[in-house]
Amino acid sequence: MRGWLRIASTSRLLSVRLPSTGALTFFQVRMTLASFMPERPLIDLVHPPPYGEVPFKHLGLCYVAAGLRASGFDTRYHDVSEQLHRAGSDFYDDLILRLSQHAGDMSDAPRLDLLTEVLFPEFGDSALATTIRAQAHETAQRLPHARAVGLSVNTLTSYFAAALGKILRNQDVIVVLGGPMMSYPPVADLFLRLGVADAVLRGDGDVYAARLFQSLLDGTPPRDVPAARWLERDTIRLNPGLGGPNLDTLPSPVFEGNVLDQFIPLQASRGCERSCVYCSESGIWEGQGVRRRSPARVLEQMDGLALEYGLRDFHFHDDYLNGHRRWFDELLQGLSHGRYSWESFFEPYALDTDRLGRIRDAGCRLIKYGIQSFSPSLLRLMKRSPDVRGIVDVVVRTYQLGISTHFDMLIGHPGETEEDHRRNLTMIEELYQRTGERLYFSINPFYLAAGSEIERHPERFHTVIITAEASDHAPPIAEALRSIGPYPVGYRSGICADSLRRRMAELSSILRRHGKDYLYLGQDRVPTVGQEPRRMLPGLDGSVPKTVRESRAAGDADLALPSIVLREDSNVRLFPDHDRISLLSAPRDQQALELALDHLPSGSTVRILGGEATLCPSLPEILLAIRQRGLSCCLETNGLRFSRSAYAQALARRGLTRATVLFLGLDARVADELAGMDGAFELAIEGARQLIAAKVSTDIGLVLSDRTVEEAHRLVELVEERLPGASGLRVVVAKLRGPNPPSLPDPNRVEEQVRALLTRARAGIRVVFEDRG
Ligand code: B12
Ligand code: SF4
Repeated sequence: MRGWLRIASTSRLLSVRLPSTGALTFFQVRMTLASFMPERPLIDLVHPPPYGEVPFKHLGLCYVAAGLRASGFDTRYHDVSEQLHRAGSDFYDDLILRLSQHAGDMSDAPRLDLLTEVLFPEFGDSALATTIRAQAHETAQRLPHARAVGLSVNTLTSYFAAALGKILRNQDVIVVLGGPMMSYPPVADLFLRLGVADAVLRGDGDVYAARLFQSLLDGTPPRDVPAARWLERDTIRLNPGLGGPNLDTLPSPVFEGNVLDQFIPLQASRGCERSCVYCSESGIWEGQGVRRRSPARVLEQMDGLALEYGLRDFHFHDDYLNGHRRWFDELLQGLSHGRYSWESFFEPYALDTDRLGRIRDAGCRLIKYGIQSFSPSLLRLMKRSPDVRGIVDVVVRTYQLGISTHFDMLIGHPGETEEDHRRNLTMIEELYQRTGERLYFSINPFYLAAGSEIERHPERFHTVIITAEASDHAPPIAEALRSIGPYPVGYRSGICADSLRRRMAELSSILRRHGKDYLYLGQDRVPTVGQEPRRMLPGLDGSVPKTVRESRAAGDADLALPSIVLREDSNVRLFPDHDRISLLSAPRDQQALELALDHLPSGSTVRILGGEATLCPSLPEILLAIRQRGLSCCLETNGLRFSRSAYAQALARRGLTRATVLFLGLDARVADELAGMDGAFELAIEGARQLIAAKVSTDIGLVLSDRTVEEAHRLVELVEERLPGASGLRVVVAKLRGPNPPSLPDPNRVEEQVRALLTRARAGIRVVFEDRG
């Protein structure tokens, strides 16, 4: 047993609970234990649910992990948010529907009624709170030996983070909270008072998280840790921050534990130089402005990541990418080779056709603009550029250049008039007339954002802030509220909640007309497509291994962390269908592969044959490279590896659209014998089933040899009885290798059997015969 496991249980015995606050007097106790700590203490980092509308990875926690590792810690990452989302048990929809009831007068600080239900169900419970608690308990169970846990908190994830923090602290685990919501004093103080964290860290966590964890593990209050906030002798203590670090000096984010199967998250700058009055940016990051990385470092990182993960699609996590002309042009120049595709937030200013053309040529496939309103006077009030014509033209130009275009609207901002709203409706209609169905927009109700200028100076916007009354709440919440400053629960402005809802509904009818309705805050139901909830963008589906470590243990590391180098011994050959090019030599590395693919005529189908292609660790990368060139792919396989649904689903996501599962015999005994493996026949059947379930068009094939030729006609029965979803039949004459390979079949017998097969196969099913003998 490792040292820290023993310490965890000792600490449990020695800890004392303070009756009023639930906080632990752990400092002295843990100090005596510090000398037993192993050289590299382990920190568990958790990305809390819910997940949300669009696929993403928590880049912030990857940076925190990198900082911790650089300071001598080991880290383990748990993307609980994505795991629950992929498992279909995310509570996002329920949470949004619940919060939506308050659209028009809410703040984005955690709602006290839901927080009470989650933390103190004895004072009132709900199905949503029960789910959050249950998922937090499950997560805690999956961290049985955790000693110290870090959680990231934003407006949505705060409920789960509070629930898990409480459970873990009851098990004497050290809990540190960070992320945007923890930079907002009322919430940070409330959480400390509720005993759900030992300490919180404001702002960037890259550098100071390590010092904070170290201090807590040493059993000392974090008095010397910049930007830390904690409770000591029933008083909230806080240290000033020292400003964010220079981004070029930070260690690269650690992606271990993330399932990187579609895109890589990336950040070129942090913060924002604008100060829109509704936005929390200036308040929660303490007006640090913007910090940019050197474009050369960003490009270097992209090359390294593409090579390491075999992915060429990047998601920028910047507030917006085009804030600084020279800097952005340098970045664009570096991306002008067009090898990568990427998406980012942008501001809709200073983007002429030439610039947008260069952006497109540099691989940009999706731009997300913050527009918020088409009313010049309201934009001025928001402290945004009022050049509405310019903004509309930028959107249209972006679209016309073939870049997918999204924009955000903010509805019911203090001061928004009916005329402003009508203008929004008209301009959006005009935009759809001038563009088309690749245009998306999202609708956000105004809410009082933590740290925004409106929250700090409501009087300037004829707005009144409603703060929590302790006496309205259950005793534990009331007690916490009495010992912190005012806690904003909502606002009143000149626009009543009913008007805001009507305006949103009118905008939503445009979305519906274009088939783009989705669950936004303020929506009263979950829009669906068939049985499935409709999302703003297509989501990720299918089950995947939880962490790289676990997937490695399950033998699937190449999926979660794919290697891109084709091994020389990987016996995967690529050649296009239709015999237009006979054979390309086996590519030795990714570049050779890509070069080969680049030379294929457009519309080619690439067939991947074996050996057994699924043994090639680079198969996911090959599929992706094929898909990215708009080519289609057909894979031939013995089907065994596909018997795991996760594998079939993952390759389908990577672009596998057609497969042939080749059987060596139709009698299980013969097939197993020829494959040299007991059970191979049944596994191949299961593999074919899983491929079909993953919506891969799957042919069932038989390799004809002297031992199997007589039974070829039974392929029809196999498909009808056991694989009714198969798309076609394939009979292949090929030499088999192995210790006692069967001989090639008599050509006359082959002809007879193929004829019989054609007669018996039902109409509409494809039958292909191939002689590779
Ligand atoms: C990219 C982005 C997204 C992406 C990716 C989200 C993500 N969580 O990574 C997408 C588009 C998916 C998204 C969605 C949403 N977003 Co967003 N998003 C951003 C944006 C622009 C950058 C986030 C980012 O990656 N930053 C870079 C990384 C390095 O920073 P970071 O995540 O903040 O982490 C650092 C610190 O916070 C800290 N830290 C973080 N976690 C922890 C944990 C510990 C233990 C410690 C010690 C430190 C620490 O250290 C990290 C490294 O320095 C920010 C704006 C901003 N400037 O932060 C908004 C922002 C985070 N988003 C916000 C919101 C509201 C949302 C949504 C709720 C919107 C919606 N209506 O659905 C959803 C929530 C989705 C979810 N389930 O979490 C708000 C959060 C406000 C708040 N007070 O909570 C922000 C701040 C924007 C804003 N100003 O309003 N978002
Ligand atoms: S809304 Fe966008 S541009 Fe405005 S302050 Fe916030 S992040 Fe910056």
